[in-house]
Amino acid sequence: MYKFDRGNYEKRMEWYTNARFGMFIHWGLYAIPARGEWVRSTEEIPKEDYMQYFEEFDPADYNPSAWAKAAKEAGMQYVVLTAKHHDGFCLFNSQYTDFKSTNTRCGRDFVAEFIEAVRAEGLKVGLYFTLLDWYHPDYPHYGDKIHPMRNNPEYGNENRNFDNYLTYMHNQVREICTNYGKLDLLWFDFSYDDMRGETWRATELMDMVRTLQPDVVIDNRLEVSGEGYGSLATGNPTPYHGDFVSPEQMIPPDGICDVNGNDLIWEACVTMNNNWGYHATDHFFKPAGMLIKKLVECVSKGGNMLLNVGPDARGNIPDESMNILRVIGEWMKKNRESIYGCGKAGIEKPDYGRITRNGKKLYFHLFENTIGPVPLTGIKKEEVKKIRYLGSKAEIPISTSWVHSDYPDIVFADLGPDPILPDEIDTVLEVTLK
Ligand code: FHN
Repeated sequence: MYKFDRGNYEKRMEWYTNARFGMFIHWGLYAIPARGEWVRSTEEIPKEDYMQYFEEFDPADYNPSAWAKAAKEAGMQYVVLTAKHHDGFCLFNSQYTDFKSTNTRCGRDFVAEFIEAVRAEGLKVGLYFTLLDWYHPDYPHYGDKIHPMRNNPEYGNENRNFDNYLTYMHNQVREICTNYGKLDLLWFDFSYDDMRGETWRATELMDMVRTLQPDVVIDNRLEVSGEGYGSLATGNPTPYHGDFVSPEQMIPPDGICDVNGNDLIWEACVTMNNNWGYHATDHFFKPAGMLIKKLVECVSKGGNMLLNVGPDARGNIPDESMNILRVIGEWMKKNRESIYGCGKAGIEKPDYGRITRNGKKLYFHLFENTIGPVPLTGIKKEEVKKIRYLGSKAEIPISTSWVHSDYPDIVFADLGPDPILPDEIDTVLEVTLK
C-alpha cells in the first residue's frame, strides 16, 4: 500500500524540478475536425457521427522523432503525449477496446513510437491519461457536466455500470504502466464535481501505478483539476496525492505553498494559442518572447512550465508553433543555466525583470534596460565574486558611478553606454556569489 514518504518523494522529484521546461502534446482524432480537443462535447456530437474521424485517421506524416527533436531544440527536458483524451480514442494498443490507433487505417501504436523517439533524444517521457471517457458506454452520459450527450435524455444512465467503467480505466492504466517500459511522468486529467478521489477508486489505482512505476512523477488531478491544489497542500497527503500542483492557463501570483507555508512543486500548463488540440482557425499565438518571459516567471516562482503543441491530422506541429519553439530554443541555448535547476531567488522581483537562483548563482533577467547602471537588489557588494553576461560569458564590472552614490548598500552593474540590451527579449546577468 503506497504511503507518502518525504525522502522518497524528494528523490523522485529531483529530475522534474531540475528540468523546469516540458512539452505537452495534445493529438488525436479531434485534429481532423480541427476545432479543438473538446469538439465532441462543445458541439454535442453523437458517437456515431464522430466515428467518421476514426475511419479516416491516417496521419501520413506522424514522426514522433521530429516532435522529440523540436522539443529538445527548444530546450525542453520532458515531453508528455495524450495517450487517451476525453473522446476515449487510445493512441496505444489497448486490449480492452477497438477504439484505438492500431485499428485505424494506419495501424500504428503511436504511444510506443513516441516513447522510443523521446527516449532516443535523451528526454524524459510522460503520458497524459484522461480519467473521463466519452466513448465508453458505462461512463455517465445524460446529466453529466461535460459529456457530449449531457443534454439528451435519450442517453439516460439507468443501465450504465460505472464500476465496469472504472475497471476498464484501471486496466488501461495498467497497460500503459506495463507495456511501454519506464515512464517518467503520468499526467491524469481531471477531477470534477464528485468525480474525484475514491470515486475513481484512486487509492487502488495509485497503488497499482506506484507498484509498476515506483519512480514515476504524477500530477494532482486524481483529486482536483487546474483548480485546487490537492492533499499535499494540506500537509496530510492521501494515498493518491499528486506529486505536483497543476495550474492551467495561468501562473500563480506568488508560487504555491502548503498550509504550513512550505513551497509546493507546481507546473503551469499553457497553450501557445487558445487550444490544446489542433484548431485550424485559432491563430492567436503568444509571441515567443512572451513565452520566454513566462517560463522565467514560472522558474522565479519555483515552478515548471509545460508548453503545449497540437499537431494537425497529418501529424505535423503547426508552423506557428515550430517558429515559436525555434526562437525559444535560440534563447535557451544561451541562457539555459538560468532555467535548469533554478528556482526562487529569495529576493524581491526587480522593476526591470525577474531573478532566478541556483545555489551561489543568481540570474538577473533584464526584460528592459534601466536608466543608468542596473541595481542588483538583495545582495551586498562584498558577496559578489563576478558578474557575467550569461549569453556571452562577457565580464560585467560593478558600477562606481556617482549617479547612484545615494544608494551605497545596493550593487549596481555597469552595462556600458549602449541603451540596447544584447538580448531584446531577456538579457541575463549571471552573478556568482563568493
Ligand atoms: O479537458 C482537458 C483539456 O482538454 C486539456 O487536456 C487540459 C490540459 O491541462 N486539461 C483539461 C482541462 O483542464
